Amino acid sequence: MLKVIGHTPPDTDTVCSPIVYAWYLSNRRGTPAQAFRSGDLNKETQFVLDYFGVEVPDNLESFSADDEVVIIDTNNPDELITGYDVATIVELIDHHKLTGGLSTSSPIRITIRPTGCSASIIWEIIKGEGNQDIPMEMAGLLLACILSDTLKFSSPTSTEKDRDYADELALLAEVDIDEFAEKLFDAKSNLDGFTSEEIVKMDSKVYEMGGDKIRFSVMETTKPQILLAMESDLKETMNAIKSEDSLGGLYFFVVDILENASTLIVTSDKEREVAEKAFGESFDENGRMYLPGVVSRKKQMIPMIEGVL
Ligand SMILES: [Mn+2]
Repeated sequence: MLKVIGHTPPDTDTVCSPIVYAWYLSNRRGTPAQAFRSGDLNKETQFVLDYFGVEVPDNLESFSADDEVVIIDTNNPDELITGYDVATIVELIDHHKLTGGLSTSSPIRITIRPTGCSASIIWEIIKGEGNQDIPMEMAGLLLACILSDTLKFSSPTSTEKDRDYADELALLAEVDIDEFAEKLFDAKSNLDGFTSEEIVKMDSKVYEMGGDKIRFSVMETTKPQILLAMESDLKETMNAIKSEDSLGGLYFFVVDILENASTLIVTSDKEREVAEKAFGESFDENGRMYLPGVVSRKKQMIPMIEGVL
């Protein structure tokens, strides 16, 4: 039984693309496969699974030497559960830049394409093999991944293909894209019950830059005012995380999905200086930097900060 899994912490694309691919392998290719998640689901992903009546995948904490695995939505070993180096990776499907660090003992199938999400690649593979008739709920999951990762096509990572595939999948899932996206983003924006530490780490990645570990946290929301109202709490937590993890910087971007803009929150003069150089904007009297059009960590936040560091 192949294990199909994405990155940790999980988001919608990294949970639902493996579900669809495992279904496809089992039901159309005759290769038994099971999808797993690596960590707690966020509220958006939980909403998507509930909406389409799909079971939450089991949580996997580590791989064993007997495991044969398909990795989806990352190629970065730092984002994989432990044991990735003893398990047998048999396939990798991703839409992120190649970071290096994974190795295998024999040739494997690798599909990395510059689409807005992994689900678009899964759909290309399925269509390419002549299997367009997938169940409604599988089409729905792929659609949700596209809308989530591309912020309904507004992210600069979104491509023409993502838009076309979303139209095809919406027909199959019998879902209206605008109505569904609104519900999806409402679920994404619901932060009830989360601590400020969970909020800062929910969609967060650490990179090595200029000899330092730098954390980039992103919160995509239709209600930025909720987060900005708890700013002093968040800043306290950010400082605690920085000293616990010996970080050289922590940049927290509150992305306003509806305005297609973000507000950057940082806690030190050094980060303020770096951000001002990176984005050519200044911080207002509340210590916030408003960044119109900046919504993508991959294409905007990271390269611009990295350029300065
Ligand atoms: Mn993705």
